[in-house]
Amino acid sequence: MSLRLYDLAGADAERPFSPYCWRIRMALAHKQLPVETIPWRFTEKDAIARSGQARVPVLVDDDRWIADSWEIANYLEEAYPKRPTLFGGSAARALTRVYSTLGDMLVADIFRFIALDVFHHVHNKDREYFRTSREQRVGMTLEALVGDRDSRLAWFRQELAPLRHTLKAQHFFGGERPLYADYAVFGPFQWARCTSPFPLLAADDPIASWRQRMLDAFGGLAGKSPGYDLIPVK
Ligand SMILES: N[C@@H](CCC(=O)N[C@@H](CS)C(=O)NCC(=O)O)C(=O)O
Repeated sequence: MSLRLYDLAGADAERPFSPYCWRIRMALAHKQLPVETIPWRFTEKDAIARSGQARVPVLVDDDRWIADSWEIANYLEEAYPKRPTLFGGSAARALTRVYSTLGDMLVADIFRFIALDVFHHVHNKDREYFRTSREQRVGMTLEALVGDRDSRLAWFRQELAPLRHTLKAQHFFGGERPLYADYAVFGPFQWARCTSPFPLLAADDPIASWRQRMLDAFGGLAGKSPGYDLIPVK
């Protein structure tokens, strides 16, 4: 076993920020699997061509190339069944898909708050590509996209009600301990923390307390990674 992870890096190679790659960093830590991370920039498509697509995360296990965070999580579960389970069983694995999809939707929602901040962290050689591809996707400039973010914050927080109610009743989506469902949702919040000082969550939000528990997990794997200070949580 020799695991390598192509992980998005920006101007600072020591500041990984991809929401999807963070899911896998956490999943690998959960499985107690050592990994070599390879900083990758948006325009370095050749480096991951063997995965048959153009996005990270890409995991290479000896000579197997696996892309897409959900596919990688499933691969890890199947290839390393003796390590701690990421899902907690086959029914739980099926249900975890909902959290993965929900996390994907959070990426789109959060982008509307932090797009310009992300742009400022992107490597110089990626900037034109990032701006052009994202502006085409959203149909406006990054500046226009985030221009009214303050007025949209209450709506965003309200949309998180199902997560909030769950986390009022239990420490993690996985119950007493985090599972892949937690990593799938945490990735987008860690992306925001790594790239933007914008306060997505109120300090007294149970989601903020959960985020802090996630930052502290695995000896502070995510919390020690460079990012902006979040509102202190009791
Ligand atoms: N569905 C994929 C999405 C991966 C993705 O969009 N990754 C971004 C980085 S956060 C990427 O590599 N984008 C390449 C590009 O925009 O050219 C997953 O879950 O892994």
